[in-house]
Amino acid sequence: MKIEKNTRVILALDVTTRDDALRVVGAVKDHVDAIKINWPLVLGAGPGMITELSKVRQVICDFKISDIPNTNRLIVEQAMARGASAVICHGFAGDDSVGACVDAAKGQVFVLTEMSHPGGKQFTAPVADRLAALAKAAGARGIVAPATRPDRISALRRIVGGLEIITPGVGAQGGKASDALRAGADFVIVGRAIYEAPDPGAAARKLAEETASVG
Ligand code: OMP
Repeated sequence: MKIEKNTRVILALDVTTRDDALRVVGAVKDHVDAIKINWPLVLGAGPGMITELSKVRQVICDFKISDIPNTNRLIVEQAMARGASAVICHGFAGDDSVGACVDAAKGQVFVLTEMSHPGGKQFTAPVADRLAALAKAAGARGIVAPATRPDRISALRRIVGGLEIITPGVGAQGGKASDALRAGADFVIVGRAIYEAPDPGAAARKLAEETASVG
């Protein structure tokens, strides 16, 4: 299911307890369009968080799935059965591994291309264009591209056409939400700049105002 574009902000909820998760989500839910959860929350508070949070906003399970096709399928089936709307997988495991995710998630897959951190330049950047092309050919819903390098978002947009682009690296990693959206991203993914802020609700609202200014 498409995420409705209201604020164009996806919360990266990298906290490790249910109490913190519910506190942050309670404060920011009106300013975010979806919630992305990753291993810290699932390992810290249990996979039931997927189901609980899916009642508030669509949940993207960012498990960076990168195994053989059969294992990928098993992981995706578990995530979707618990209420995930989409999953994130790595592309480097190859088209059969990505294809298994796409089949199991009925297309609701984002494929990671170039990673946003400095080390992302080392191995992912040189093959990111191919990973984006693989995502498109595999029938994925979209890609993950780096807000820390808006020029790369633009280049990857040219490859994936109308696929959705979600982009992490805003705030704590130095990227700017408006730059990422102007470069062609559909949604920004923001974690620490929201959940570590003294007032997460105000921080999320400020980001939503910035994205609204892009139009
Ligand atoms: P903050 O840096 O705290 O805003 O968090 C960014 C979130 O995006 C984290 O959950 C990361 O795991 C995730 N992420 C990246 O930071 N860089 C990437 O290249 C890919 C992801 C991702 O797949 O979401």
